[in-house]
Amino acid sequence: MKFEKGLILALDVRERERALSVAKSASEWIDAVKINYPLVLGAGPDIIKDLSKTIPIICDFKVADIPNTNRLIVAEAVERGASGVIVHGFVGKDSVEACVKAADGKDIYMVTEMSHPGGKEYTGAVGEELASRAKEFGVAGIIAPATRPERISHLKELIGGLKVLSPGVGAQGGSAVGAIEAGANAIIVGRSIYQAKDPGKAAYKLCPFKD
Ligand code: OMP
Repeated sequence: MKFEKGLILALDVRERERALSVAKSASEWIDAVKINYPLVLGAGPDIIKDLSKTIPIICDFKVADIPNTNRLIVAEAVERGASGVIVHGFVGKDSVEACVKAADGKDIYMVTEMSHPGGKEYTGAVGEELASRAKEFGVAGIIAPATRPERISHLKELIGGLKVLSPGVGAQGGSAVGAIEAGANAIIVGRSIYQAKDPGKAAYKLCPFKD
């Protein structure tokens, strides 16, 4: 996947029509739409197919199971048109490798340290080890917290040129500039865009690389 605008829309709404409308209005300023369980459960899995006709889709299913189950989940996402899938790394190398294999050339992004306050409790302790093994696991990049930009810089040093996608901007308190300056290739933003009166304008304002 390419992140030329540096912005990924986290489309955490539940209704199909609203999802399509927000995605359309922000489309000029985003590289991809990230969808999660709220939308897939609310609108049905074919929303992946519908949205992927106009914009690259990352399925944020935080896949965290045994290799066989992981493989089946990633295959469902990719066969419906996902360009990327987010998975957890703490389940181990075999589980992540099963995702990479099932992705069949599409991108797998692995969560390291999570962005919310509780992310420090457990994922903070394994984030560095996961980042340093990301290349070995075969993932395209990692998810690292915009709420702690110093962690983005540190984790980025460990991943040998892989991509860094950073959630936590806006509603969770992180800043777009802080995350990009720390080395994020793209920020992931949800509420600050889809809850805005004009999601297109909000995406424009947050977009790190407008030209
Ligand atoms: P907002 O806080 O509304 O901007 O949304 C952030 C989005 O990023 C949500 O879809 C979260 O599920 C996701 N996210 C995090 O907030 N923190 C993480 O550590 C990881 C993710 C993620 O994997 O995308």
